[in-house]
Amino acid sequence: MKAKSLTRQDYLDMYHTLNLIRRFETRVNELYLQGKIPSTLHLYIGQEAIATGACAHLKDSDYLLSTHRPHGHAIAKGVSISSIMAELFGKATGCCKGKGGSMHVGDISVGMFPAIAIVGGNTPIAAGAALAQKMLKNKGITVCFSGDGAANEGAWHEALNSAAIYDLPVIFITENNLYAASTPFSFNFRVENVADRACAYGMPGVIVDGNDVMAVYEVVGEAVVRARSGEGPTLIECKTYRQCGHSRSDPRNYRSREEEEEWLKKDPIPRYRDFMLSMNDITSDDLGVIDKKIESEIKSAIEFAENSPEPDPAEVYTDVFKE
Ligand SMILES: Cc1ncc(C[n+]2csc(CCOP(=O)(O)OP(=O)(O)O)c2C)c(N)n1
Ligand SMILES: [Mg+2]
Repeated sequence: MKAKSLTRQDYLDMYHTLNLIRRFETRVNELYLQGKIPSTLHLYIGQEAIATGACAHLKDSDYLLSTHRPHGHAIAKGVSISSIMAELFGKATGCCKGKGGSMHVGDISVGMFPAIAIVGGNTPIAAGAALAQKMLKNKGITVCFSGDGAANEGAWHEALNSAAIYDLPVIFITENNLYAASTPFSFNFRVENVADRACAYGMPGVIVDGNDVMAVYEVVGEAVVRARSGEGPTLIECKTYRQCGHSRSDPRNYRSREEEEEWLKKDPIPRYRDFMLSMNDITSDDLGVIDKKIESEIKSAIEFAENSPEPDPAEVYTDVFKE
């Protein structure tokens, strides 16, 4: 089995996803500052190429497990942006009926489990989901995104080992953005790469430029083929950088402005745009049409969220406890 080759429309679809995530996050940041979004936010700005390149391989029947930084994963997996926006506003029409907020967005109808904000807590659940897919023999696969910090949680190690010994159809994607909140990667690790740990579990460990959509697309494609054909899990480490603070209350005093500027030069958005324009049959007019569509999608998502009702207090325990 080989990874599928891409059509012109596939490239354009990835441009749409990549830029939809960026615009969504930028607008959400502004709405937060206007006091329209309660709680906090962990924005995905800078890391969009990872969700875009990885999720381009997934079907609705495949599963995705996410983290406290889930908006980009949800958008790339096909969760409606209106329902994500309404969730951030705490409205009844949100994808978790307004009870989850930013850190729990998801929609199982498109294969996205509600995101799990306990660092590393999603990895054993991903292994369990993949075990179910294997037992059901439905050819489904699970992709589990987590940060570099998660790779030092006990649950992460147990999950990777379990996935390896049972040859589970799961792909663990570490988004190494160099910091776990304010703690630098170099402080937290005595190995150079998270992927170096893959050999301890007997699975392939792959390192990729996480700011390059096509590079991510390619390595995830190989892992998808491996998972779907029953050969077991892969650990992929995407080297990246979050362009904003960890959450909305982060003065970023643990890293330098020079370092931030260096990483801005590797911003995935202009890189993919330049790549698209280097293709013979794609013009800036084609991309402009998509940019316009994104603006109107975001506008209607905000209108939907603003005009949606607050949750009914009588519903406070609905879907919270299993009867
Ligand atoms: C088990 C646990 N410990 C601590 C926290 C608080 N916390 C939330 S995000 C975070 C940092 C996570 O870093 P990383 O895994 O690298 O993800 P990133 O924020 O960089 O995307 C911490 C410590 C938590 N949510 N769960
Ligand atoms: Mg991190």
